[in-house]
Amino acid sequence: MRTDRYVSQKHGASGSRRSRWVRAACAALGGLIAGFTALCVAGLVAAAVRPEAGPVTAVGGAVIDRTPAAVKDFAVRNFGTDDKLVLRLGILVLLAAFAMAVGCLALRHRWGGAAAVLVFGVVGAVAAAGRPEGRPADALPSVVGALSAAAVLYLLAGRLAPATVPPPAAGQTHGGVRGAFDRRGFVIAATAAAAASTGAGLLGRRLQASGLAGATASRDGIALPAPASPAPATPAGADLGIRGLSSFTTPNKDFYRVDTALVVPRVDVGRWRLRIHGKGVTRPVSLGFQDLLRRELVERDITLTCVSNQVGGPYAGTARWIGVRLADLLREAGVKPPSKGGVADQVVARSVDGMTIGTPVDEVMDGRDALLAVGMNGEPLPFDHGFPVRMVVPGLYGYVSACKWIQDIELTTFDAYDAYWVERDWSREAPVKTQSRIDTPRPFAAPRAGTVPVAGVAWAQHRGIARVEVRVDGGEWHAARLAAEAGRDTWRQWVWEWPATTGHHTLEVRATDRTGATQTGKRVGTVPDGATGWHSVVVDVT
Ligand SMILES: Nc1nc2c(c(=O)[nH]1)N[C@H]1C(S)=C(S)[C@@H](COP(=O)(O)O)O[C@H]1N2
Ligand SMILES: [Mo]
Repeated sequence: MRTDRYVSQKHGASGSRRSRWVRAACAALGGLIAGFTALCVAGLVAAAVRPEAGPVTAVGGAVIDRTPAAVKDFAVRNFGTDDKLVLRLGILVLLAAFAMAVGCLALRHRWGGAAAVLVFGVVGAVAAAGRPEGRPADALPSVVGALSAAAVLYLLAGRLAPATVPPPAAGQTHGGVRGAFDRRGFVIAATAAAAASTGAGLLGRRLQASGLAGATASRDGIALPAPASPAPATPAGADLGIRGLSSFTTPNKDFYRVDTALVVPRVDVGRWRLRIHGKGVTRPVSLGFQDLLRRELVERDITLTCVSNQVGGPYAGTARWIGVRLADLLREAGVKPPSKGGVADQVVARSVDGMTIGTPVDEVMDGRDALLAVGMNGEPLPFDHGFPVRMVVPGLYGYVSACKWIQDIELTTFDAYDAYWVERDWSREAPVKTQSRIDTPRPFAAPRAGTVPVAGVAWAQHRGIARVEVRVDGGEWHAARLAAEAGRDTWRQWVWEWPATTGHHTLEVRATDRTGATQTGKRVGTVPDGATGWHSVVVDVT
């Protein structure tokens, strides 16, 4: 029966066009609701599997893994730590667009629409199970979510099918036709689907939250013993206490965060173990958190910096770390550094989220305070910063030294294995480059003419800072006053009292490390082994 025909004759061309639009809009809405169902149901299943296995998180993770260094650099530069939020929103917007398209497709081909939804499920499933730490079960949230969504889409599309209306009896001008389809039926079905999905989604959130409660409780239950080797007292003058200058110790809440984790791993410390194995290991090690706490704990102030930090950028911070010496553990495992005839030259740390970070064995074992850290500024590591255990190695950028949420240490060679970032255009080895930063005055500040303190921090971890100089408008370099030195592994504050005159001025800073090498003024970008150049700030003295 040609119902369409009949309706258009009955209501005229404009009525038919309107009802076609209403149908298309409802179809798009049906697609959106099916997409929503997919995410809610997947969230519920992910609560049972693990939060990281949710489709958006998994696809986002896969995108991050495939992002070239230059694009990642762009994202970090422009969105900072919000880059993950931007990625998530991007995925959701794309998903919504596809959902509406699939909804419209379902209008013509009910089965085709449902099949298209399943294709998305497969994408999510492959992304989740294919993550470095992925397991087959990680595919479940996407698969079950997609099946539910396909069913919802199929049912809603059914409600949009043109109603079968009997032809009018002779002489009757009004048939039973009001629209091309059963609007009431569609609204009821759509509302029911949306409500059920919301319920599943909320339940999933609840379950995920209570799953995390165990990890939180396990962290709250930790009492860190007093370190056998406390940090050397910070000299009184290590912090100049100047307004606008970064404090010597960075509070945990202000400490920069750089990682690939869309969902911060929450490890229950009771279930945590660390394995040390691989080439040259004669006595493999497996230990739990309490085993670590029973060892000699050392406490050290160490500045951590990220290779993605632009000149003048914020990805540097100093914390008082508590941990055990990794070199001791390696020695007990039978490891010898290559300089002493050892067969492995690379320590590969693996995290619970599948990150791999490669560090030279020689650096770890050369006597520096390379730590398996359990504490940060007087508390167990925050989840964001690697709870329960992370590495910290003075003098190396974080991406080649500071594995968070660590669970495995494998001894191997640089020839045999490329860690995560090395596969993505970054250098195998990356000692920290000498850098200095002007914290105050801020760019485009308008200080009053007279004495203006120009102050900031400078770092050259494990070499130490010997000198910092400032110049104005490309003129003579002036020696800045250095804060008391807390150690070679931390940054050092500096200040220069600038006799500022009215006008537009450019301030520049450079540092010299304790080997006598002065920071180069040559500007290079962060890829592949860290940015160089002098930080400059333009101000308008009034
Ligand atoms: N598991 C894991 N560890 C990681 C990373 C990561 O992405 N995953 N990023 C590294 C990088 S690039 C840096 S700079 C430091 C940053 O540590 P923070 O976030 O505690 O400042 O962690 C390192 N450890
Ligand atoms: Mo980094």
